[in-house]
Amino acid sequence: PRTIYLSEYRVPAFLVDHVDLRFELFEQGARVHSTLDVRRNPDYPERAEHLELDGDSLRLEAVSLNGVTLEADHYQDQGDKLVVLSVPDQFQLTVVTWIEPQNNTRLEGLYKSSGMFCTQCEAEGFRCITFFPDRPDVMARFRTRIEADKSSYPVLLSNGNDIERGELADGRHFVTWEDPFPKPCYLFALVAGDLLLKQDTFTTCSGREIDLRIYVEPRNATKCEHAMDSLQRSMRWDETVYGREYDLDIFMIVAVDDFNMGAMENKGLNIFNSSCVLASPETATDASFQRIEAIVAHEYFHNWSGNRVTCRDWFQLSLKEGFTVFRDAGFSADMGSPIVKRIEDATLMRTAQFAEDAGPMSHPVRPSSYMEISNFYTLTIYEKGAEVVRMIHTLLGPDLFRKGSDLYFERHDGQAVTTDDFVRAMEDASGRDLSQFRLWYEQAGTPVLTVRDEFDAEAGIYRLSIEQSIPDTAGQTDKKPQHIPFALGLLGPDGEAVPLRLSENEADAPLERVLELTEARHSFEFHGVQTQPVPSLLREFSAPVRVDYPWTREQLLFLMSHDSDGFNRWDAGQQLAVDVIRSLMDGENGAVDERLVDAYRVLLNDPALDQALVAKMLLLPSEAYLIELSNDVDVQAIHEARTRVLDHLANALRDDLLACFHRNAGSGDYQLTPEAIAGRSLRNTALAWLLHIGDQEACTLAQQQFDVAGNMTDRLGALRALVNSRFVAEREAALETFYQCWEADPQVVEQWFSVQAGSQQSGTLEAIKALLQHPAFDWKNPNKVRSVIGVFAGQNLAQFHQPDGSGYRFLADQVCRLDDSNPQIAARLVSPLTRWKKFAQPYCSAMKEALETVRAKDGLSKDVYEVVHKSLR
Ligand code: BAL
Ligand code: ZN
Repeated sequence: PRTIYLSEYRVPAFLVDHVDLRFELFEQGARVHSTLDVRRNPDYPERAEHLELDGDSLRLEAVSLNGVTLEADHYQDQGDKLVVLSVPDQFQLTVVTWIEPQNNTRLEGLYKSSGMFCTQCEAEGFRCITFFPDRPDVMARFRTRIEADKSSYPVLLSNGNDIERGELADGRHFVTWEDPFPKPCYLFALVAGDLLLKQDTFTTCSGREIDLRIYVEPRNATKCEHAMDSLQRSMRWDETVYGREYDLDIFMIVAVDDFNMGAMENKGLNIFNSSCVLASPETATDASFQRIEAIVAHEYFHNWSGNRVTCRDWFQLSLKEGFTVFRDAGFSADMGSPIVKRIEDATLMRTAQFAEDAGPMSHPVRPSSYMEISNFYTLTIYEKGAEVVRMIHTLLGPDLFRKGSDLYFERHDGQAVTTDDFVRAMEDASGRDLSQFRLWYEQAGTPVLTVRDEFDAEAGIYRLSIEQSIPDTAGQTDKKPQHIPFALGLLGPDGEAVPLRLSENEADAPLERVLELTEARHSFEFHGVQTQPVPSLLREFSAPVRVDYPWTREQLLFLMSHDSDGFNRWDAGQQLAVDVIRSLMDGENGAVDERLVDAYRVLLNDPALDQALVAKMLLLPSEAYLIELSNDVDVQAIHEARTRVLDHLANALRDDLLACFHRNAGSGDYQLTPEAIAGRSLRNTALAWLLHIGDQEACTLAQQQFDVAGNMTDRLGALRALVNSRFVAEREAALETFYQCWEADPQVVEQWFSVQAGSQQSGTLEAIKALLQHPAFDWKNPNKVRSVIGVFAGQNLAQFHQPDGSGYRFLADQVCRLDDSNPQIAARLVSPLTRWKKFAQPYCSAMKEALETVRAKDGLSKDVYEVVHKSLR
């Protein structure tokens, strides 16, 4: 496969002003008539003789130019390109293609899912529909006429407003849609099906009434309310916080079962993976509710950050994704608990994005090359990209940041632009120089801050030295220091905040500062400090960096109970637990530090603490995080040490956990407040810990909860605890009952699969193989594949990393199998194998061997080839 480089970017040779599409949909295929108004781009540096259009898996039926059918010697059908020879400066080109959506298992372009037609065009799916300059900087107005059998496909949707509809012969009908906003073809969408409509309205800040529509399969009629509420809240929030008003008269969401991504922001017609939109308390967990709220908001926010202002090329993907994730994070924080949201985001960064940034697929937020763009919908582009925007927000402050975003939207409305344009708007609005800051977009790798301190009691000076280094990553060495906002506070002996005086006589010194690190080495002196303080570093995870500071357990315990920054209280608990787990692995000390037990006891018993924070603090650092922090990783040793700490805590705190379980029994009505969510989390953590140590009373409680729970969070919490326990008969009975009750609901069955794929019991691999034979498992459905194979290989680390390599061989086989039908999903699934160099023997060699098996497969897709090839280099 060819590598594509940012440095090779050239403006398009031809522009398309208008696209007229006509879709004839049939069971045996679809005919697509596409008429393009094309003209030469005056900005293209030379005169391009021929027009080149992208295509993929298309059967070309006819080409005509200005209404005249072209003879075969006037064009070349090269399969992935249609070249129309010697074209005039301006012309109308009509291309007719035949495609087979019913056989499209890649789920890119137009395909069928549960009897409906739907599309996914980002990044390069439109070329599977018709020949077109498939690049985001070609923006056109689209008109789309859809024709289909009326009884099977009564609902026909596309972008914009429906302007005409009517009857056709043979029981067929048509609807024509027109989108007044120019857009790249990756934002095109089409849906045809027998769908039920849930409708509501939203009145915008200027008084326009928007028709809000959610289309679902009839059986999902009762699962739309949460998405509709989330949409209305998102629309209001974007007006209030960013001054962004919705622009079309209709906003539509369609739920689709088979979908590679979570959802897609097509103009006016968002298409969602069913699991990211459908919810009811009986069928969806708290985590699903929150995920749906965030994704509905994310896709809606794209209407401005992505659609009105889009990307010039795919190297700029983070322009829309990083900014939009930052925006949805702000929304979620405002809707729920800001601390919890920050903890969740930082956890994802520190476990998964840091791992990506240190692995073979490491790339900058703005990559400079790729083979297959689908492989770059990554945590780096999305989450690190959002952290980069967040740092700009921190450096500028909320008011200047808002000025910057206003300027960005105003300056670039209707354009396809770059991350550099975004940063420039922030600079121009604020007057700040962000030239060094731009390195965040160019350099990959996670910066490490080595922090050391000393206290000069006599002079009353606390000195902090901070050294910054950025590790070498795939293809990048010798990196320059980056511009890092580093938030900190100092705690005095009683936990009080110490004023941060950077000079001796500074009056009204703040209690928290954001230090701006720009050099490889800095030292700071804080004056007027009476006693040795405890530093609270990188508050709220103010930058996506690792901090290396020689914490003592006393300092961490102190921060856990005294830091005014909730995030750092949580983090101190995490670092303490990490230290305790690691000391067991080192064999330094055979016993678990009782101070950890005491700290957890306080958390469990102090009702004055923020219970949402406590619920997070009680969760031990995950195996994934512990792996991320280590080199030469022995997964089983990590698993055993963590399990020993968990055993010890659960045994020592049995009564406190039981009390916590009963205290958080909850009331009848399902509420989605931070308090109610925290209550359910605490209750289910307590249950899981007690079942982990085989507590008989807890087993009975779990069975009761499983039977009577009024919501899926509690029912699944009980099921998961039973599945991970020693109570075999109870576990099997609960799994059986659960399936019988919910077998007709695909989203619930996915959760049932996930619980089993995540089981800590030995022999899980055999159980997984059996699940692949289960009648509800479907290779063509990405959610099913993710819920079984993805959860097993990506989350169930102790079971996946078997020393005999059986987990790796299993994954390699499944990747090869999927590569033929859905390469995008196959390429994502292979990821757990890619970090083989980080692991100790025998894991390391066995992982490499499994990757080599995948590499040897005949006809390997470009998607999987890129990941495997880069991993084995
Ligand atoms: N644009 C792809 C799906 C999303 O990030 O919203
Ligand atoms: Zn997005």
